[in-house]
Amino acid sequence: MHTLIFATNNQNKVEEIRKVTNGLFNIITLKEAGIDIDIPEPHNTLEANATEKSTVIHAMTKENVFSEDTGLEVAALNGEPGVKSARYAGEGRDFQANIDKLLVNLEGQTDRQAQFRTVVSLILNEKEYLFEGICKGRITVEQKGLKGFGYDPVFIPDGADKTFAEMTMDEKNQYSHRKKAINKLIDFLLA
Ligand code: ITT
Repeated sequence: MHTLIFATNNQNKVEEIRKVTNGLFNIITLKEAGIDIDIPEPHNTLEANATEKSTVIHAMTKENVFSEDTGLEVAALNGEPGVKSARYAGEGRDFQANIDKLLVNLEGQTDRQAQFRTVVSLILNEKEYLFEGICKGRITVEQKGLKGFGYDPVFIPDGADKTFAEMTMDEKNQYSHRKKAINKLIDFLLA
């Protein structure tokens, strides 16, 4: 069985990915590895930030590592907040402030199309591999639901009639960008 460090400080991501991988791999969180750093995300693409996160942790541990960077890309905002999703409303990384800013910026806008895009970077035996997952949907006018994290209360995936924040994790995973990217990682590692 592969042992992989998951280079993230976001516990919601850990829970979602552990559910999807369902014991196929031994996934070690940064906390479990005793690493307490704010991993830098200095670049202007999801790909470069994902690479940065896995590379930094691989350099520290020499272990096989994966990371992921996710952005919410809103059509009427020219793809914003995109790579800036975590800090859209400022360095505080406040989920509610980010949602408020997004809804204000979309006020009166009829085109509500958006997508979540996840890029996973895997460093396995010193080589890097990238995997992408996209979930298309739309931004609501008002937030709804208390589950999940980030922009989940304002995002309805295509084919659903409720927000990610109104779904259980299993329901969210039927549509999720993160699950699609991780499924590609699983296929690669089990091939
Ligand atoms: P790490 O870099 O430590 O992995 P992070 O929270 O900084 O964690 P990202 O930079 O990838 O992660 O995430 C950007 C933001 O996008 C995140 O803070 C959320 O606000 C939002 N986001 C990511 N995935 C999401 C999801 O599945 N549902 C809702 N919002 C999400």
